[in-house]
Amino acid sequence: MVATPLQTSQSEEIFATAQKLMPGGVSSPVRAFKSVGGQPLVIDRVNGAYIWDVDGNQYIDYVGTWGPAICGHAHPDVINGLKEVIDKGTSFGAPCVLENVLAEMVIDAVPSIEMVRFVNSGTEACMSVLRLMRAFTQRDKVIKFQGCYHGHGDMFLVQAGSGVATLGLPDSPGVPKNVTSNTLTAPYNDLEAVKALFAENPDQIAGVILEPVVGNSGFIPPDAGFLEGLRLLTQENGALLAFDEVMTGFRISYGGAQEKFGVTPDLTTLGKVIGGGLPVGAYGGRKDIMSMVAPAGPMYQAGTLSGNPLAMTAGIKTLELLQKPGAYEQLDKMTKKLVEGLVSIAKENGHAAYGNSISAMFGLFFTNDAVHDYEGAKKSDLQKFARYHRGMLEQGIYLAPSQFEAGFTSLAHTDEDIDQTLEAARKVMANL
Ligand code: KE4
Repeated sequence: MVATPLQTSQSEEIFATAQKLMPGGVSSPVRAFKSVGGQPLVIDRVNGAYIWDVDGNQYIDYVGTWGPAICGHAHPDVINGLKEVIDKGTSFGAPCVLENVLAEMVIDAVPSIEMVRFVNSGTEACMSVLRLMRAFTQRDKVIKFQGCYHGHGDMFLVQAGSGVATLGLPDSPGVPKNVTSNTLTAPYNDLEAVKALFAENPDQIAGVILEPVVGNSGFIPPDAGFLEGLRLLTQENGALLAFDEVMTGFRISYGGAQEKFGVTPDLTTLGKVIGGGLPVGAYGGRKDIMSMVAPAGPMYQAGTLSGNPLAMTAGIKTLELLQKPGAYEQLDKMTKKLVEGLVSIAKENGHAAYGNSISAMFGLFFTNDAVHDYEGAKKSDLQKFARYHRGMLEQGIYLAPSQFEAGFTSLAHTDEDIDQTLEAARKVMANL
């Protein structure tokens, strides 16, 4: 449990040094707690549904290292799997049978993927898939949606979500105008806006890329007909459809959001879960498109550590755990109990609240209106969210330090963890 107020002297000391060594003291901006205030915690270890900071405080964790820990942190199957292979070396830089194993699992699971390429991050996967869409169609423009985040590639840093939204970064400095001039944006869930972009840019749009369930504006699911409408619009206009399932892949269901919603894109990006916590990204899709990727075809993309045997092993073990019957039903039931509980506790305490979840992904906004797009997310009470985040932290509950992030549960979370979280919310919401 956590002492209130938090005793975090060790974290403060280490983080003060970190800020002298690394920009903002972190290796990724959202970890700096900028939008929720207060000091980030320096984490000492993780296991199952829990994390411990360097001061010995234990928390129930709903960040799950931003998605990979869907089976719980440091699952023994993953750790033991790594122990079995690590003596063979950490990287080969050459074909390895483990790549075949994970590739077959991904191809068997994800409806759109007939062939796959492994990379080292979701950013790399999204950058590569954009280059591939342009190579295949010989067109330059791409449509993305406000509030969706596809990694930090230059061409995507236009009205992005996640840390860009959290930090209120406009279009990030350092990104040349001629790079983002080919990136068109539309509000999420707005098919008419997409139709208009196709009409204004005939035969120029290579493709549409989106999070099929948005995690980077908080949690925003697709409205009925939205994904189907995009599928039709792209086909009618000779453009490709890419689902960025870096966050939703193997989380919304074993076959991702595309399996859940029954809409098959031409290309898909993956990351997070398929690396089981080690650095892995991937992109894949129709064989005729993927055959353009070097060395099979002319579109270049490469990576020193891609297909790394340790990362492949962690991914294989994680997907094996997710294949267990009932895994996704368990995740969906537990997460619904959490979100419905949080919303009713907020309302009992007089707060406007809107929550939603699918499988092991959820969001809570302090607003009365349902959130269908980034504008809606931004209208929620961000200051109240910051106070909620801090209050929950002091109650031993570790939530994503931004309204523009989704929450994640795992197979390791128990009913008692959910009850304890709701108990904490009762104390926090009463004094928010
Ligand atoms: P990475 O390069 O961070 O592995 O993946 C980029 C990415 C691409 N697409 C989607 C849908 C994503 O959610 C991400 C990364 N997600 C963020 C959290 N929302 C990672 C956390 C961070 O940036 O520190």
